[in-house]
Amino acid sequence: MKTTFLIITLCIVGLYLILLLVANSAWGDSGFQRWIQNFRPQAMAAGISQMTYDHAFTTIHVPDSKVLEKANYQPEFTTEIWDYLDARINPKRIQVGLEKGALYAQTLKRIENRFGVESSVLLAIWAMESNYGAIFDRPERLHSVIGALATLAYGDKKRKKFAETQLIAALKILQRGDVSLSRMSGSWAGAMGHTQFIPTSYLAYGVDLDKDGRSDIWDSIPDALATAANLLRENGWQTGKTWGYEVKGPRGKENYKNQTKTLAQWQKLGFSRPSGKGFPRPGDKAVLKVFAGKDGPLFLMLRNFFVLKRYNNSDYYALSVGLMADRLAGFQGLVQPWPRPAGSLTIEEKFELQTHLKQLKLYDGEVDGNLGKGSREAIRTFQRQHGKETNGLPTLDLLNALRRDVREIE
Ligand SMILES: [Ca+2]
Repeated sequence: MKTTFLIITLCIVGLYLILLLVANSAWGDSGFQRWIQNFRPQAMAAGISQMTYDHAFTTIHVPDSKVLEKANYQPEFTTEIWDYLDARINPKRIQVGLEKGALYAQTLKRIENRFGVESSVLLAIWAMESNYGAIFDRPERLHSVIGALATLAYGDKKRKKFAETQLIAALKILQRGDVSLSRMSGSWAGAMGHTQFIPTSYLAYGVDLDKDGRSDIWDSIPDALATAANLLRENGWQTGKTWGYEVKGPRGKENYKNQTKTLAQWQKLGFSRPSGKGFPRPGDKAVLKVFAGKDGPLFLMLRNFFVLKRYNNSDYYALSVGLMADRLAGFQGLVQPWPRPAGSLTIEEKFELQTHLKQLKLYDGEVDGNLGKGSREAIRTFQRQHGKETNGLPTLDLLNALRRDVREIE
């Protein structure tokens, strides 16, 4: 009798615990739930229907903890310009870019004719933003845009206003039927599709190039690339002109950093192209950019460099797009090398390093030359195993140690 009673009691307790778990996952975080209800009037006032609003939040019950984690991520290492560029412009990416260029040649020509933005620039942006769409192969890294923006509006004080504005825009996109709720995924900050548009930019610049009635930057390459071209054109892209020139300069050249002069004035001061070619439009204004001191390459940046910054407000980003576009258009890379510290790795060596970490089963990420969090963590594990200082730094010494270990297992 006693045993039966005990079993029944245990069953009841178990059932209760299961119910509690189900309830928690179904109704989620009560503060967040309240936030969703409290935001409703603001959405209604912006023209969002009850139906759209309810539909948008059907599956969203708890804040997206990964979004908050990424929003608060503080990089442990400051990224040097050459590391930044290596991760984005490397033989693999250039090769894929040329293949995509051939595959979409007709589309790119059409876009170039209509918007006046060169194919190579659009391919470079596509590479920078989504690695030609490869980010969609890792759905676990993507977020529901509604979920991500609601999470930021609810839990990130710094980004509250941004997130609320973007959330309203995202709801408008959903209401318009441009994309299904399940397909509306993006980055932790709400950047969407092949060319990573945040919702307000999508509403402002979205283009339906393939004429199926909606601007589909998620599944239509023509739409995604045309939308990027439209953003550049609307922000003043100058067709047929470069973004900037690599230059060499006179003694004390770095002191002119960030100054604006005409190319003719720069020439007079002793700045010239390494090839010895002149500047085709000497009257154009240019800004001197110095990324790595007097020993690194210098650049005179023209209007189009600053138009690229409208896509992403970063000098590194715009330089990266510019250099990548040049490579895809068949031009050579930089003449002056970056002043990399002794013992640091070239891009080929970075690929090799990741390959070895993978062979030793310390790394399961992509082999892409981009030594991010995963690679650094793997390096640390390796260092720990070998009783070395665990600083996570990718050096030539470390690569040599990895080479030795790999040879042993082979
Ligand atoms: Ca379309």
